[in-house]
Amino acid sequence: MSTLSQKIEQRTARVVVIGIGYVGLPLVVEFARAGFRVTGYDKDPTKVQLFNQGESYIEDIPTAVLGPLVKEGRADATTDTTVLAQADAVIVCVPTPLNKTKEPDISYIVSATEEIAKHQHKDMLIVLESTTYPGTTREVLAPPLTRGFELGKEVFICFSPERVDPGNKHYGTRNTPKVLGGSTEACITAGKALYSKIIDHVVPVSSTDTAEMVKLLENTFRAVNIGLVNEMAQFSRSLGIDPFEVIRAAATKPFGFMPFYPGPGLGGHCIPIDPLYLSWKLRALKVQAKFIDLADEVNSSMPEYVVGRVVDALNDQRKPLKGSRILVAGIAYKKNITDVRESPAFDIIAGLSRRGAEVEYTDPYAPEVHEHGLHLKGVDPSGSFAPYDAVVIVTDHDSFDYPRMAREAQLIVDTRDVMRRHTEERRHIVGL
Ligand code: SAJ
Repeated sequence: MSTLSQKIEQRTARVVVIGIGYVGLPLVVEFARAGFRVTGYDKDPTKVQLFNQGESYIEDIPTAVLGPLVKEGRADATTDTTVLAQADAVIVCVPTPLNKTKEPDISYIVSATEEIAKHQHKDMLIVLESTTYPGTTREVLAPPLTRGFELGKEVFICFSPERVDPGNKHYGTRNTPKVLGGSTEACITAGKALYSKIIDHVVPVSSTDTAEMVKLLENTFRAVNIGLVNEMAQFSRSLGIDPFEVIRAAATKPFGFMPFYPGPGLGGHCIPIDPLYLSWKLRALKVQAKFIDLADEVNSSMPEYVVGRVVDALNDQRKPLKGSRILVAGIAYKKNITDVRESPAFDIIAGLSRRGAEVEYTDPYAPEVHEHGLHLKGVDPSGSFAPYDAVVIVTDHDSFDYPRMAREAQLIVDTRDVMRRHTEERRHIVGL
């Protein structure tokens, strides 16, 4: 057994996680709990400081869990990359956003790789977890790390997609199956030896490219199906059919169907972005991913579609949008979370404002936002809905007082089909 395998089995291997955000922090906690000495590296000094004070900054990791691990010296954090020189295993959990032209930005992966290469020594396992296009591990990560070290003998390289679902109370790190691809058989053996110490079910696949593709299929599946029902919502209106009622009825089929629901657009840092990593790679190979591009086109059109619904609803009350007071209820990208990244609410607010409406928002999870160069302050969620010509429900947080909204609002545009569960009243409520 190689030195690395021995260290993993004896749990004396030093683990370094690069990027201690919503993916990296749970990994640090699980490896520390499994008896490894773990260090989280991050460029963000605030995260590092909070971590070393034992204070969690991620909703799914209680401070009561992180604190003792830090206090007992089993986990720490640093902004100093020289810690990589002591690492036996390095897990890369850095962001993979899109740039301004909606193309993959893998600069964080490149800089993490450079830092690892600077401090590389014999017998290191490096695993990339960041969502990226097929070929990244093989083309971007491996070459700098195999110049002075023989792949599969002196350096072990894997890809393992993250499957963190923030807020999910049922599935966490240990009980969510983990797909793992290795650059060689020995790499996958090393990767499996490590991950099996913190995860019940490791799913080996034949290559890192395959593992990268698995993740993209998972999230493309969602984006395409959401695009399907969003398009259905747009044409159901002209058929005089309620798309939500159709989907609820179809969802009674106990096999061969999985419900997705129309909404105001696609938010978050996964679903709107991951499929575009795949379509970008395919374009480079002169192949067009028709479903992905069409889903992106439909999903991206939803905010403007919602603006159109508001215009029509006000028009039916003989009110122009221009000069109307509009309240957008919810700015987070989905209910009961604080995350506003890529939220369609921003496009809806911009679309309404562009047409001369006076727009405010309210969101108990995001009372103030700084996004896209905007600094918006929400109004108090307990305030009256009566002064507004229309209330647009963009995020259906459970904490909104829907019965009071139904009583007070002059008009409600419900993009999440939530009012149905709180009032029989339909006079002043319109859907998608
Ligand atoms: N959305 C719809 N209709 C739907 C489902 C979602 O419009 O039927 C919208 C949401 O409002 C949101 C966006 O799509 O704006 C994304 O929602 P999501 O439910 O996919 O949640 P995310 O973005 O948090 O996706 C994550 C993903 N997890 C990982 O990548 C590890 C995704 O693979 C999970 O399936 C998803 O969480 C989940 O199931 O919660």
